[in-house]
Amino acid sequence: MKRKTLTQYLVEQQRMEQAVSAEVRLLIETVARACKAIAHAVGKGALGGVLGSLDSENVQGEVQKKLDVLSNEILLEANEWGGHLAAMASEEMETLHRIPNRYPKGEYLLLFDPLDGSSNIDVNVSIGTIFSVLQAPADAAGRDIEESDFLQPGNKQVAAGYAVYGPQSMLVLTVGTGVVGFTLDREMGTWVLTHEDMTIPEETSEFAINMSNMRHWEEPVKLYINDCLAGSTGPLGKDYNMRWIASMVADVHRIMTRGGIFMYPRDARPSGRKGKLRLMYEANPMSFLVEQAGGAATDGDTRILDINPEGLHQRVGVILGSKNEVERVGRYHLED
Ligand code: P6P
Repeated sequence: MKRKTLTQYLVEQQRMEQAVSAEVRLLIETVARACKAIAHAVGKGALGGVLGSLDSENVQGEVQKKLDVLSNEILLEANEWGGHLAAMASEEMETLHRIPNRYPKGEYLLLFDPLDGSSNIDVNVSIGTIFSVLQAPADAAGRDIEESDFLQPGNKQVAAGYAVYGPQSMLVLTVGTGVVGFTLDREMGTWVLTHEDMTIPEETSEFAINMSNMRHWEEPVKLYINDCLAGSTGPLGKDYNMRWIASMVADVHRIMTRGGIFMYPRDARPSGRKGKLRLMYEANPMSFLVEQAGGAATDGDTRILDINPEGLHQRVGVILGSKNEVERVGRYHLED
């Protein structure tokens, strides 16, 4: 049977589930087209002259890779003329990007990490694009969008997704009616529906964490990981495997595909960071996808989607994946 394309899927969602308005359908198709262009640039590697770093830093103080900036520009240019957005925000930009006056404005806000995992670009490891869609406040129609209009909890997201640029390029998406996956047909340049109902197994024996940060973790995380390392002889009664790709999109995609738990915990030191990952355009969209696939996502104590944001580039601790495993880690925090 002929597989559906992204457009066919979105039209059905618009027609049958009323989960998708015409504007959101146009928004997602536009982002998906931009991700195709990013996949093409990433795939060229050294042949495209886009590897390596610029001598600039982003708002996070991280050295920008050429592909970071190129991916950001691709997403901005693709989305600013369509009339579906009120404004955009990106990991690569200090403040919001308003829609130029020469274009019509819509009622949605688009947030993205244009190329997540960019430390992996030059070593040819999977990287990706993460995006989140919010509705602009109703009263914003007659005025300029402000940064505060973006500061909505993740449970207000209308849609979220990621593109992973690996052996296959895939687009994984939710509009609030479950999670679907599309594989890029590189000959036709089409996103083809290949994963109709992505669900995360509730149990897992695979954890993902950067062990070199152990000295900075809060005690409950140390106790949990030590119990995982104890394996079948320890209190968890089973052997665990470990993975860490250091590219959130790739680590989360593995969990969306076969289960697992991903952890980037907040720092226990009072002076330490409240986590490395950003709430608005990494943790929130990934948590929406994970919950829609039957998983769970917390910052150690609080459901990530219920966190009220205080800043556009706010960092947060992230523990997400197989529901029962995330709850297991939560019990260590309760005993703390
Ligand atoms: P570390 C990539 O830089 C990133 O933001 C995420 O994609 C990834 O999960 C994490 O940082 C990796 O961090 O400290 O292990 O390099």
